Amino acid sequence: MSQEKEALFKPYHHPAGGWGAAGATAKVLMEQSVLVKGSRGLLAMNQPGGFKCPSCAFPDPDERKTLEFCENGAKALAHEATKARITADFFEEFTVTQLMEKSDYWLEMQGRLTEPMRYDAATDKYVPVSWDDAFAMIGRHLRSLDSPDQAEFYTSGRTANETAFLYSIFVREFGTNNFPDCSNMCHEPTSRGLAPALGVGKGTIVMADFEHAEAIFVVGQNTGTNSPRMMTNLVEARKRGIPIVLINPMPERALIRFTEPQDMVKMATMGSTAISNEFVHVRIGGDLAIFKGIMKVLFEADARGEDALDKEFLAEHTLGLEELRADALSYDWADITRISGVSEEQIRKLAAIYQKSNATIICYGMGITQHQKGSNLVQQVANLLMLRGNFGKPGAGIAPIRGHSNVQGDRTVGIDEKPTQAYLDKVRDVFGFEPPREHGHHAVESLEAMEAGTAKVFIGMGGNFIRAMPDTERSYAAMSRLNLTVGITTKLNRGHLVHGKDALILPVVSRSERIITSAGEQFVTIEDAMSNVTASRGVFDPVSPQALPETEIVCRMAMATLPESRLDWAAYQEDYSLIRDKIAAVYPEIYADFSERIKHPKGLHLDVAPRRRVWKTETGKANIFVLPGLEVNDVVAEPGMLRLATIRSHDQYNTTIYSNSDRYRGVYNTRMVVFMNRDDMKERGLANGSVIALETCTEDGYRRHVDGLSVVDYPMPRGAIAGYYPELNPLLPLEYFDKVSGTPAAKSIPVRVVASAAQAEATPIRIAG
Ligand SMILES: Nc1nc2c(c(=O)[nH]1)N[C@H]1C(S)=C(S)[C@@H](COP(=O)(O)OP(=O)(O)OC[C@H]3O[C@@H](n4cnc5c(=O)[nH]c(N)nc54)[C@H](O)[C@@H]3O)O[C@H]1N2
Ligand SMILES: Nc1nc2c(c(=O)[nH]1)N[C@H]1C(S)=C(S)[C@@H](COP(=O)(O)OP(=O)(O)OC[C@H]3O[C@@H](n4cnc5c(=O)[nH]c(N)nc54)[C@H](O)[C@@H]3O)O[C@H]1N2
Ligand SMILES: [Mo]
Repeated sequence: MSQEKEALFKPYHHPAGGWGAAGATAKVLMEQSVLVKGSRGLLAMNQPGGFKCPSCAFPDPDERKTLEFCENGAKALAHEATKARITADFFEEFTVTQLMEKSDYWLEMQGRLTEPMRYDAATDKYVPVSWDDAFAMIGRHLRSLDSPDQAEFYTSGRTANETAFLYSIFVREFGTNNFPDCSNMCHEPTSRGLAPALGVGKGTIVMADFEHAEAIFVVGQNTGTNSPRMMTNLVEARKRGIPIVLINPMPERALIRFTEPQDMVKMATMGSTAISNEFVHVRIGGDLAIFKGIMKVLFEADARGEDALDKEFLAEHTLGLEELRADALSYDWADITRISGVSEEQIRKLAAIYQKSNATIICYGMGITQHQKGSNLVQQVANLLMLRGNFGKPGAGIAPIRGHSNVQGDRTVGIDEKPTQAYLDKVRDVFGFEPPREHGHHAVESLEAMEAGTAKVFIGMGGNFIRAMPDTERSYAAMSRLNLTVGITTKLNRGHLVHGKDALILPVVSRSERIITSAGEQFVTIEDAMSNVTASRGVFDPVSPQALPETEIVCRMAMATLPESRLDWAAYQEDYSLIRDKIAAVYPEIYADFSERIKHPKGLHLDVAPRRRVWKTETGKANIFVLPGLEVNDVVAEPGMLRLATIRSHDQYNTTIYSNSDRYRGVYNTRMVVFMNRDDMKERGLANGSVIALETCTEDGYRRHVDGLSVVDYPMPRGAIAGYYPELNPLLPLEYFDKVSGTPAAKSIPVRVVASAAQAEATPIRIAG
């Protein structure tokens, strides 16, 4: 296996994309033995009548190309369409304890699950179980709880609207709002931060806005790896000559130079486009200071009588401007530059770019959301945009770049631990049962409940909950206390090996596979990061006759758990248009006539009121919320403390590891690395390739420690280091999260370097070039 290949660090100096991306696409199709099938799949991906890419949530372009996929979408598809299969024989061969010894990469490479399995404690193995028995077991456990709040119902963002909607109705009829969700670790600061500010916790741009923008900021988002299809928009914007500002502690390769794999001329001539013309080397957590610096410059210009603010917009549409002005003007440059790590001169340049532009888009990702004050920080992005009226006009707006392909959609259709009373009334009226009114658990709270022993059952609709969560050791221990764990899943992952007393693995038909029921061929729908809802129809045969569509699994769990239910679960499971009719009934403002409108090849766009300068907030205005100070994380006094950002490599999808390499950052065949500034290395007596351990700076009695990490000399700002998620999740304390949204601060873990005790076992990394 590739782990045995030599670990190598060789800085990458070429443009991103191009032949490297084309080659990687072919390689992954070969590796999964699906060259022909995969290529056929790629032709149907993101095309009308086909299925939606299972990778990221970036929308399709307004004008379609013949091929609409990227290298990482191809990887996602190849891994889903793989020839490799896990059958009952596989589980007969290994105990769960033995499987725990295997790497995440190894588990992923074993392929698709094909039949339902149940944990057998006597042999420590998973053994086959019939679907009827599996549902009966779920029903028995859920019905035997003292309270429905003792169960946790997780959703990962690949779940389609129809499934997520029904799942949320089933869980509410059962009687709880415990909906931990992958969004709780991701863009929840967007949902919770923007809703009170703008009236909707979503982005406000559509694809066409990229064509009209006069400036684009990309903050804390690694576009070339995590939403590669957006590179096309950036390339086109750059060709129009508009400024593109990149704010990131890492000079992400694709945002510096990129070759579109679809551009035949550039491919043939080895040409490339320079993307960002302003790279801002921010310290981790330094963005707030930059935003405030820009605002300070704008307010000062305004005081001089310059045309710096959109006064009409501010007067007519916003509340809170004067508090923001007073706050921004109160900081001095010494603090702004110290905390951001960016010079006054460069911040003034950013302000000039921003002031000159009449239509600005700010895109952002996990570099903004995953801090202790992530939600408040997202509001500052909105504030900055409001200052120049960048809402409700072409080419302008806020653009949270979502993660999972349907994470936004799942939230829209009811996966929400804090539902509004109005929504609950609607559910009562449409379905005729009284839903629970108390708020439920988000992801961190659900783990706390497991740890406390108050949670008894965990049902995972997709995802890899405990591997994605902080404090790995504690999370594993908490999960193991449960009475029942259920993984509804395509692939085997760690989350199924860390299990409750009873445990089930339930294999599903994937996004790219056909769903045929007694009512004929069914399709599902997906909402992308710009609120477009489109149909997704699989083109391949289901992985195995024993795998079930996720929607059917939800309906059968409901029937097994709620025998008295008056809902027609048996009908929903066969005919998904009945589900869409109910979605339309619960959300008439955005989903009216859903079944009709979804017939359009481009689907429908859900109304985003701020695009019309309508603010569905409590005040009826766009609210400016001030976040006092310049820090987005607690200040840690320890000298020598480093801020660690846990990030994705180019070859992983969250906890799914495609390979151990990270081409654009020059790392090959290992994931146990720490990117560090040369001066920080020198100060600690470290050389390129030194093996170290990291320890979290906390005083709560837990020792959080990861050993065997090779340091690589990388252009990081001083005091900032980066390494890979999920390997470094043991360092992230469960309590270290944004209190508004519940999102763990995975980008700013305070750590110290300590001597390695694992020198001998660690894979030494060879430094080249
Ligand atoms: N191929 C692929 N695609 C994916 C995923 C995947 O794993 N693989 N995951 C999907 C999911 S669920 C999500 S949420 C998205 C994630 O997509 P991204 O948001 O791009 O995710 P990350 O790689 O976690 O980190 C983003 C960037 O934040 C920067 N950063 C770290 N700290 C700071 C900071 O304090 N300030 C600033 N300005 N930047 C900072 C890092 O250097 C990095 O470039 O991608 C989605 N798409
Ligand atoms: N330290 C640190 N931690 C993080 C992050 C970070 O940046 N740093 N990022 C956070 C973010 S943004 C997110 S979104 C979470 C991700 O958390 P999750 O969404 O829980 O994790 P994934 O790794 O995306 O889940 C992958 C698994 O989903 C299952 N799966 C795949 N496709 C399907 C399907 O079609 N149907 C079903 N039923 N199952 C399927 C497979 O079993 C696969 O192993 O992690 C978070 N954790
Ligand atoms: Mo995410």
